[in-house]
Amino acid sequence: MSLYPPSDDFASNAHIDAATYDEMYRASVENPEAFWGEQAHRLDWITAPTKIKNTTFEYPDVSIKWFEDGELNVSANCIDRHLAERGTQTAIIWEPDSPDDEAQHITYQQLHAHVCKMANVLKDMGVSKGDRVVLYMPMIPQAAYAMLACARIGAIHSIVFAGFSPDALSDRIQGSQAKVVITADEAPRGGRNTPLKTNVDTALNKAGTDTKVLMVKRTGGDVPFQAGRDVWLHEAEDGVANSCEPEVMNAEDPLFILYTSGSTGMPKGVVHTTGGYLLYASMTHKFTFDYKDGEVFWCTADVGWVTGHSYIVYGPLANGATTVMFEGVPTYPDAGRFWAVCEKHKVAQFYTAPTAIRALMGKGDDFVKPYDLSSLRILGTVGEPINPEAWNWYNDVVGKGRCPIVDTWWQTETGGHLITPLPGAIPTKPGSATKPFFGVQPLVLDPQSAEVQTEMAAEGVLVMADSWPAQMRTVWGDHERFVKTYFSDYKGYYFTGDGCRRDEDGYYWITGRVDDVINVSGHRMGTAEVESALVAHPAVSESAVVGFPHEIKGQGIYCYVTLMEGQEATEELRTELSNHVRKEIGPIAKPDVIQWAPGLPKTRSGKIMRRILRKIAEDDYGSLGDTSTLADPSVVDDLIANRGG
Ligand code: 6R9
Repeated sequence: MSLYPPSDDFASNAHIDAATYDEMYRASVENPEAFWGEQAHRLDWITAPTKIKNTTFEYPDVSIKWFEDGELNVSANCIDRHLAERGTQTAIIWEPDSPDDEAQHITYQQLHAHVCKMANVLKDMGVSKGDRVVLYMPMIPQAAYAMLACARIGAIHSIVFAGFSPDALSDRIQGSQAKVVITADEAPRGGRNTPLKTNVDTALNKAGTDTKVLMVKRTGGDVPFQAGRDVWLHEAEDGVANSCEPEVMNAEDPLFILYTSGSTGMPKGVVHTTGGYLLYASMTHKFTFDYKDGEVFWCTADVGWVTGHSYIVYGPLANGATTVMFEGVPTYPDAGRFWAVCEKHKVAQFYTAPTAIRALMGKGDDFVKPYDLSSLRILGTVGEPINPEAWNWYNDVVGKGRCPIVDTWWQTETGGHLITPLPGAIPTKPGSATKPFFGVQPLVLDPQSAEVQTEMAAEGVLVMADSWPAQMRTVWGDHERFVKTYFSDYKGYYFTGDGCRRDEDGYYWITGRVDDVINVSGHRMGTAEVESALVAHPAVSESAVVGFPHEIKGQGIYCYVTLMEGQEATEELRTELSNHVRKEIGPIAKPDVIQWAPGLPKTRSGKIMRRILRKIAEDDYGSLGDTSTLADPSVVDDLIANRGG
């Protein structure tokens, strides 16, 4: 396996070289209190913390607190403290969906004014410290203003990805009892407009809450307006003060909720808090991307995902960086858009998902070649394992062999990178997320015996032995679910839900989820969510959903559906079910395959044997394993005979 070390020149100019990494890593795990107490000085505290770490993974008394007597405000850290030195520097470069529209450059001073105004508008709408605000927004600067405005007044934001359906939005509005939803008239993406405001109306009708709506005018399209409930931002901001005192927040006050899929039931509201999250987001942004003052950083994620929270908004802005916010998609108007934007804004760090890399690789090198990519220094990936073919293309065609690739492994729950190369310190291997970040203590356990694998080369499930500052603190409204999901299978550890292999050099290779979560284009999807959407349809009696390898998306969604007695299995019904799932959850959940299944393989106790369904979906019947414990082994032959629909 080839090893890709940084050049000597790169390493000697990097924030962290190999020796520094070793030294800091050792210090961080030998004495976390001293290490993190020292690192905390990176933030601007109103009251500096004296208690640094107070965490236990002991089941069932799990409790996680960092910097618990410290006080600070996130928006002051991301804006106000930079004003003296870099008030006129660009904080956000906004690149609109259409390349024919002009990009915007928003300075830190302007950011301050926008955020303060929106904060004052939210206050006028009755929002105060601790209240929840849902954001359902396009990728426009106002999304970042809204996040920071909430942080400024101590409100807790919960962003719902604008690609989610009104039903999913409604659940999340109810789940957090939001006072206000911030949205826009419409969201242009790839030349098409999503009717955000109309979706909000549908969601609110269903939620039955007395939530108010704050609307940004993005397209100027004709949208419904309900007087007394709805407010246009541009009207509300008229005459509002452009300063707003930041609220004093405890380090452990919640900053945001972000819903994410699990292996069972409804998505859970992951809760992140103020001090530890911000410190960790800013440190990982600086060191993983070797970010230097004045550079332009671009993370292509959407703010609806955790990657957008930590690496478009909070991490970069805490570091006084210039961060790019892109409204569009990689293939509009053509597959050269990413590289056109890199050239146009002289991007130094470019961070995207393997699924995008694979899709662009498939369009051919000619979409990359016309652009001057000499500003690029670092390339990053996130969301799923990257296959060596895509890694090599990224490295050779995009990076011209000069840019270290940082394959960052982390989760919504972890707040920031846990396993990632630091580009000046750690030689990379294509497909490996390499080594832990400071303070992170990964272990590999045997999945059955839960024994810690002490040999360097090992395979098993990935757990963390100790806490890091950006760890999620709880599930919103359901602490028991938090404890049960992450700390009950392997007692004393945080269980990631991922399997992994550690090689003889101590490098970690993530092999994917070991639970019933699938990874579709880098987005998490609980198979249980898709199943419950399917059985909610009157024609369906039972369903089982599994992932299968998909060339572009990484994993696709394969649904086995048993129909109600007397229901005819027609092509129309197949299309209807597919649209039904799309409507219930959102376009990203649209099934790739629906196979009619007169019977599902079950054990005598009635448990669906998903292992077998996965093998059939993977077209891999040679290794079906033992089917003798099935109640009716003949269903398997039927499923194989009718594979693929
Ligand atoms: C940040 C984010 C988390 C799950 C995670 C794992 C997969 C993320 C990865 C990766 C291999 C990487 N994952 N990064 N797998 N290599 N570099 O994606 O959060 O949406 O919560 O997903 O994604 O399976 O457990 P989230």
